[in-house]
Amino acid sequence: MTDDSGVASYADLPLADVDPLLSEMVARELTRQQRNIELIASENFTPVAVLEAVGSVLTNKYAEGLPGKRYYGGCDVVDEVEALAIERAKALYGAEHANVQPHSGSTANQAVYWAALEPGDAVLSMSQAHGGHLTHGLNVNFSGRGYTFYHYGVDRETGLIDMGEVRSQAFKCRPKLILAGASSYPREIDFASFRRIADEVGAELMVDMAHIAGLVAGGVHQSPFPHSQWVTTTTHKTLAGPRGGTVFCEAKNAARLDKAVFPGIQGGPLEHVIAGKAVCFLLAATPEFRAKQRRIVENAKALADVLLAGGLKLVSGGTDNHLLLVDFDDTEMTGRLAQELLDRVGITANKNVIPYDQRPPTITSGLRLGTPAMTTRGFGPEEMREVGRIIVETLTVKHDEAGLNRLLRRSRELTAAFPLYCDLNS
Ligand code: DSN
Repeated sequence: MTDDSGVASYADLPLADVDPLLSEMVARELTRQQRNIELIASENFTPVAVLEAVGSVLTNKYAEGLPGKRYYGGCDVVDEVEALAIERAKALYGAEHANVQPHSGSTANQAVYWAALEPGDAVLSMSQAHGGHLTHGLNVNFSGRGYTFYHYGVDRETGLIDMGEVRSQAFKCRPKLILAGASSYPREIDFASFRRIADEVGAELMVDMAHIAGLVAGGVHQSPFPHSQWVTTTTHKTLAGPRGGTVFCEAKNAARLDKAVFPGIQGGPLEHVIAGKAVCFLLAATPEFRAKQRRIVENAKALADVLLAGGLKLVSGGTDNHLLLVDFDDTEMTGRLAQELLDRVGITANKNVIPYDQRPPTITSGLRLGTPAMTTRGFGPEEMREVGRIIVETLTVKHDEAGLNRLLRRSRELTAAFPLYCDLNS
């Protein structure tokens, strides 16, 4: 791979020629995604158009700063790219200001803490043990180490966020910021009530809508925008865009937020990913996307019905959104074993703590299931009901190899009927 001068001449060669080992790994991951039923609630299949934007030459450009105010030359094109992403993001949600540079949901949250708080300030958020995210104040995370987090949870009987508890906690800890949003909460979150409580105690409201950003854009979940001063999201979950984050705020906080992102917590933005976000925001404004969000919720309800009919218990008894949480408390099944058995039959999901879980996080009494990815792939309620039956039977046959093989064949039949990324097979 060198010319006569000894200078590397691999610039124009494809991955398979430059690095066959890595290329083969990517091919295997493509096959895994094509063959398996993907039920991880936070995952999705991003369109080829987004893959193309993220794999573009925009990756080569340094662009610290904001469109029109950069620390590098040659930013004319990426200025246009980023400005387009910002305008589309704002229009999608009716937001006053957007910063599309956060590399992830974690940095999006960090940016808001940096903009809205001083180190040590009090924040009230959902406990991770009840469905919150690690960046919502877990003690081993930067959030829990840098700020003073207090938590609310869900009611033991109903599995629902207890707004009375949120209010009494807010009066007790007098937070500067109240955070609503979760990673494993199967019900609609009442942002209007959160805002009323925040106003009562003189706090600002932040919503981390990472999981439900697509549902909000599609009009099938209450929007946090009229209610919260700060909204963070990832772009790769229900939004089905590239892996990354975005933050929204009121116009009066725009400068504070932008400074928190850069130079506060990040350096150069990933303009190729921002280009992918621009495509994602464009697609999320279409009627097709809205229909898909409705279908995600229908599919989750169809799956819940079959699991309940099959004798499984669900946290809160069902779902309003894209995910459900199977509850194995007081049974011999664990989240870990369920995840392993489902892997065996070609279904990918994740073990997950449930509220008041008595098992450790490495084992758990819960299994989180989500419908965004398979809805993107084309599954409707009929297919989700068959997925539900396969799950129930898998958890029943457990280690019976012949039974698991039969179930694997059924799950492969389902995915074969809904091809994915056909043009990516080389
Ligand atoms: N890890 C994500 C999830 O699975 O919900 C949240 O960041």
